[in-house]
Amino acid sequence: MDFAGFFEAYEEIIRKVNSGRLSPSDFEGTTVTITNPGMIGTVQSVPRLMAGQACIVGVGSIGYPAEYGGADPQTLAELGVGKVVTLTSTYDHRVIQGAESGEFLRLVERLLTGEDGFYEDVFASLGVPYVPVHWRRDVNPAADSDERMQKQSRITQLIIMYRARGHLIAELDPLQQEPPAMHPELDPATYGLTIWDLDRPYVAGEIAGKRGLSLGEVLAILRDAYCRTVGIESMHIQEPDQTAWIQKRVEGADASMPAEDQRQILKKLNEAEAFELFLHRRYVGHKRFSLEGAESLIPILDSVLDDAADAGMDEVMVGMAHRGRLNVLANTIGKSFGQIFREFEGSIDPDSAQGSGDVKYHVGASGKHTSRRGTDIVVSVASNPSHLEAVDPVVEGMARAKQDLTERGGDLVLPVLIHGDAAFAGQGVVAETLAMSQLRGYRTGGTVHVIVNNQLGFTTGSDYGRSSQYASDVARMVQAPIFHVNGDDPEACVRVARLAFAFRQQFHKDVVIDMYCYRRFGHNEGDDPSFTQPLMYEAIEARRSVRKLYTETLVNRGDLSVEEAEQALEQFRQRMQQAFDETKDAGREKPASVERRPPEPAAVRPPVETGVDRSTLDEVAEVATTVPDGFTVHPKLEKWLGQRRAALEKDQVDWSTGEALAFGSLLLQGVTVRLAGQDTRRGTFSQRHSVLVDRRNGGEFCPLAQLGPFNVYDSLLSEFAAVGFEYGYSVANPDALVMWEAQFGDFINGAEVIVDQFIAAAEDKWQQTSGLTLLLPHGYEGQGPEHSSARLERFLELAAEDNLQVAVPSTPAQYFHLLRRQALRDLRKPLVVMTPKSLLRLPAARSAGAEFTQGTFREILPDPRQPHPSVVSRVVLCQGKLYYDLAGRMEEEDVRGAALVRVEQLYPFPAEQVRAQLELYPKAEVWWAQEEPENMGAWYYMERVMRARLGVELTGVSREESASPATGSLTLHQQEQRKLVDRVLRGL
Ligand SMILES: Cc1ncc(C[n+]2csc(CCOP(=O)(O)OP(=O)(O)O)c2C)c(N)n1
Repeated sequence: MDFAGFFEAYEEIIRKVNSGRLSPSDFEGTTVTITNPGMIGTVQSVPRLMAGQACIVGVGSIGYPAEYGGADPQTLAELGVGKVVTLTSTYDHRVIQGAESGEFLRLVERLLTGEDGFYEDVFASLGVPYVPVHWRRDVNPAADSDERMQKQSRITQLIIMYRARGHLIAELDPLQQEPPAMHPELDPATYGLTIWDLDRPYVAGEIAGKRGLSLGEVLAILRDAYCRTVGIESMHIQEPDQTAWIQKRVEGADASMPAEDQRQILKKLNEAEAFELFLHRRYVGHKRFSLEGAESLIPILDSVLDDAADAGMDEVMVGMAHRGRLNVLANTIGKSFGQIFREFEGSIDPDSAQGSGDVKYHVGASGKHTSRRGTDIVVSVASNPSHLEAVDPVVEGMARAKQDLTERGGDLVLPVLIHGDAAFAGQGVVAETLAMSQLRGYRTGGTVHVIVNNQLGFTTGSDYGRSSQYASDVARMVQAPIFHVNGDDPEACVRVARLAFAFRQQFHKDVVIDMYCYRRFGHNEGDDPSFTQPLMYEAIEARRSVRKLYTETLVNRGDLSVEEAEQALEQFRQRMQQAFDETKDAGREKPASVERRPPEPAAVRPPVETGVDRSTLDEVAEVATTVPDGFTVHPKLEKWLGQRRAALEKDQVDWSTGEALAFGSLLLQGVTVRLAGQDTRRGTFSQRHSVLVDRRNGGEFCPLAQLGPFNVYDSLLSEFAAVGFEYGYSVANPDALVMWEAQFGDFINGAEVIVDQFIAAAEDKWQQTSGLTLLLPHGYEGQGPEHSSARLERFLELAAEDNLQVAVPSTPAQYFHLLRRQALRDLRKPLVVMTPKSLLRLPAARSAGAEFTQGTFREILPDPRQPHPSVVSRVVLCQGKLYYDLAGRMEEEDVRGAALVRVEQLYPFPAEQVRAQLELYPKAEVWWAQEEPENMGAWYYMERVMRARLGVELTGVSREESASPATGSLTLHQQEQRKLVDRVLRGL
């Protein structure tokens, strides 16, 4: 087909039809225009809007929905050159009737009814992506009323499908990698609807608050709402008010944006791009994980922060990974260029010269955002490790702690989590964090999630990276609405950001913005992405920045004058210049010396008096064992409460009573106590019963909560997110006693990322302190490989530079003092406690009332039998349950030659106290006894530390080395335990 001839003839026709109202000069710069007489308005506006670009508008679109090229200039402008949607194989009688005869009619006829593939050929020849929509010819236009009714219901179905699946044909990918395709459930033909139906009114219901709109108008509204540069998933939400809320705001919404908002978006894009270009030029090849290709993140954050500030919120708590982090710190938090620059130079900040530090794209910061209305809000970005998404639960914990602390109540701290698409889809902690979002112990009133969806994870594309359609699919499980948006349409991004924030405020739920974008460079700036994604990177290279595209769109739409565009460009240049100026001389400064002195061994700190008046203890015991009138306690627990009440009196305080006394006395001192874990309210071993349940009506009563803020929660069945959350909480509320309890200590391995990268290392890396306490049931009782060991060895391996406290208290009173010390000491250090299981009920492991009224936690406990040095040939250092096994057998068999010294705190190591004990028995050998296999427990640590700190060569007694922590056979366990005790008592 000779297209050139066709176009010429066609333009001629257009001019004729417009009767001279259209001057040929209006077409200047326009490569191609195909249109028809019904679109005079469009024809006039197209050249203005699309100057300099190829403009293709579908023929046969008279009165059709705007996306088919209806007379809607803005729509056409948005369509741009990228994509054209038109109709083929249609027969539009109105064109024929309304138009003139002759050449024009013949061409129109050919176009409209013409050969299938006509438009495909046209657009293919022009290299313009194109979506054909085929309409079925209506055989019987004079359908009877029955059929009309059926059609109404099919239209209703079509409407539902647009709401549910419209996002599938939305224009989300700025790179347009997949050829656009119509989805059958969105194709009117699937529902037997024809072109003849477009003008018929839809009478079955209301849409966009209007009744009786034609199908054409209905489709136009739905396509505008769901299929343009925003695709919305909300139909998985089972709450009708929430879906209706979204529909009300997007269907028939005016997408135009006030000029001042457009200027603000442009300003933020200027800042975002200028920052990256500055770093790119100044630091060629340096890793910065640039935001280029995803700059619309900055206007999104700007919008959310503005809205949060204007809503009177206290703070926005941001969690994010590497990508764009420096840009966010500079342009959202307001971190100075100078500071960022110094970090690039590798200089050490003299004010924070402690610790080993971290790479520049991990360190947190805090700043202030001032909204355009002039309201201030604090914004913090949490420090995070490389381990992607690990910071999510931490940020939630921080936000919750701050919410709990604010006297104004409500969820006035907004968590914002920024994710990569690959990480969001792949990391399980994302699901765990979402799963906790509505739970009473964890909820934060809704998090705004932004996925910076650059469609790659390092080198891995989505076909290898996920099984789900979208990176965001995991969020559907909590019925969060998901707004997919094309990052190259910054106005749409901001509209969506506003909607997301408003939804969170309204429904106090999580909400997701999935911003499709691209990554201009490799994973980092030194990486060549074309090895693995050559085609994608060809497209990226050809793509102009979102700032440039947006400026042009504004100019083309007439929203920005050429002078204003130049001013914006000038702003952009100034921003770059400012960055260069601020950092001009800094590069000449020599980086500070980075030599680190070897650390001193961590010392045991001076004791803290943690005893409590007897009257206070009695008060706590009374409150802890009293229920309100009319409350029916379970009969077994009634007995238990009675025993607990008498425990102090009888000097028979068991473990959980000792714990209750610690909690209660702290509450009376005004300390907030927070304890969370799996089945923690009752206690895995049915030992705690911190919340009683009315036998008759299921009502709950928490006795200790009568004394103060005692927040005890059964957690979701998670370790990673659950520990992360408590860690974050403890950072943000340093005055509270924050505890996480494992079901069995063994399961802490599920939270190893939080232990390694936050609990152990955060102070060293980021000077971020935490007083989190981990309660980890540990002990060899024959319960098998995963119910025996909290992996004490791992914590001891992590212990360095005074980063942790690791304790194995062996009596209720010791536990009491340890918890109180943790809450009352000025210092905040994580505390890892190996807690007991069988000792919870062991009569020998009870404490007398007087042990609670005085004293402090004792890092070591000497042998209470005080054996005479002359008979002691062996000092056996040991701990926890093994002590009771050894002491019991020594008692039974009247063994006197060994002194049992319990090491209750392993780190910081109480070297001087151990030395003092050993000095009591100068002639004795020094042994270490442990239940754990040789390659586990504290043995390697003790051997090293005793040699290094005290010059003592230890003899170790343990189970044989083993790949698995414990045997699964009770009989074998008992044999092993007996052998272990025999070896200690009788010599090896
Ligand atoms: C848990 C974890 N596994 C692997 C890595 C190594 N890694 C760093 S970035 C990255 C790709 C992340 O892709 P995406 O989440 O899409 O974010 P993007 O870098 O594209 O912004 C990988 C695999 C990591 N940091 N953390």
